[in-house]
Amino acid sequence: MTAPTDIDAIRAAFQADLGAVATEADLQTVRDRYLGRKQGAVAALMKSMASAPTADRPALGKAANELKREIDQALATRRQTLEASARPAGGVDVTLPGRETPFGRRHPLTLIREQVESIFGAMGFETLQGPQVEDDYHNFEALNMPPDHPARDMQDTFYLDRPMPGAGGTPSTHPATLLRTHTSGMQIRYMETHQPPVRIIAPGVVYRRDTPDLTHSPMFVQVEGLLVGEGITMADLKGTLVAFLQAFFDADTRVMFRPSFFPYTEPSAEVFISCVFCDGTGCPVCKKTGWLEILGCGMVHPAVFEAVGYDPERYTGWAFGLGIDRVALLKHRVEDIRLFYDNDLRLLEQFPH
Ligand code: 2U9
Repeated sequence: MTAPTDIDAIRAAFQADLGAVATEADLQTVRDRYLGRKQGAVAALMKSMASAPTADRPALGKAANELKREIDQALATRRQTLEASARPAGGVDVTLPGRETPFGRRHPLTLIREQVESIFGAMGFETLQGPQVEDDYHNFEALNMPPDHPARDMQDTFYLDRPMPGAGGTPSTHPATLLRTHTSGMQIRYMETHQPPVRIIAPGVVYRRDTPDLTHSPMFVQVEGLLVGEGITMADLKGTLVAFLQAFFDADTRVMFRPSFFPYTEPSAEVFISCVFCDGTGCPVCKKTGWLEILGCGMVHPAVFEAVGYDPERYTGWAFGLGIDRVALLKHRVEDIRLFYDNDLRLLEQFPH
């Protein structure tokens, strides 16, 4: 149907068309037919005025503008009645899909920490909480790292109460507080106040003065474990850690212990698992070795027991330390540790609630 060009005829035709509108789509068709810029009846009317006698043009123009306003208003009113009738009483369209509530979720590092806590919890280990700001004694001295020990190097540790390197001033000889470089202080405190047997794990963030890169972050998450009692041997350490690693990764995981050194354990070992990606056959993740280094461990040094008042002739024990970030990088094949601290929802939303 083409729209008429005479004002009254247009008005009459518009009223008839508007009366037949039943949907939003109908309404749009009628709008295009009368108010369309190129094909619309009102536009055609305006154009036709060019051939009208000059004296008639102002009146014609005014009438055409009035008609345009009238049509516009009638369309708006009809749109409102259409929208209102689409909504059921009460103004809620129950046919609309529900709006999803954006839930927060646990961080991937938290999920792994909770898994570690659950496996050790089932073996009777208690989980400890403790301060991130530590004193020098609980972070270093009680762990067999005397004042001149290289691990206290200001290159590695964030001290809170003495000037940072290059900041000027004279460092005091006995720095009092620092950001913990490991969670071991919690275990020292626990032993100071509890007698053996001890079965605890100490998870938490720790800090090191590392320049951030793919595998280093100045803040990362650790879990340490400690078991102390009478007659505890390295066989207990091996058995417990193999049970943990096979529960955490896969029942078929093979575990290798290699001699190492830590000031707070003697003997010490670094622990490798058969590569979870190639099952030990060699791939880029394990750098073709078939093994992934996963944690460090050892028998607690007698000097640590002496520091907390335990008799090292009577008690022995073992400890381990595990970097949660490293496990998360391996488990999820994330290539950059910094992604865990960027709070980018594109990464975080990929993990379960
Ligand atoms: C006490 C006595 C001994 C905890 C241990 C390690 C070995 C270890 C690293 C793993 C990766 C640190 O996060 S990491 O960079 N840790 O290799 N940690 S034994 O030994 C203790 C702890 C507490 C009282």
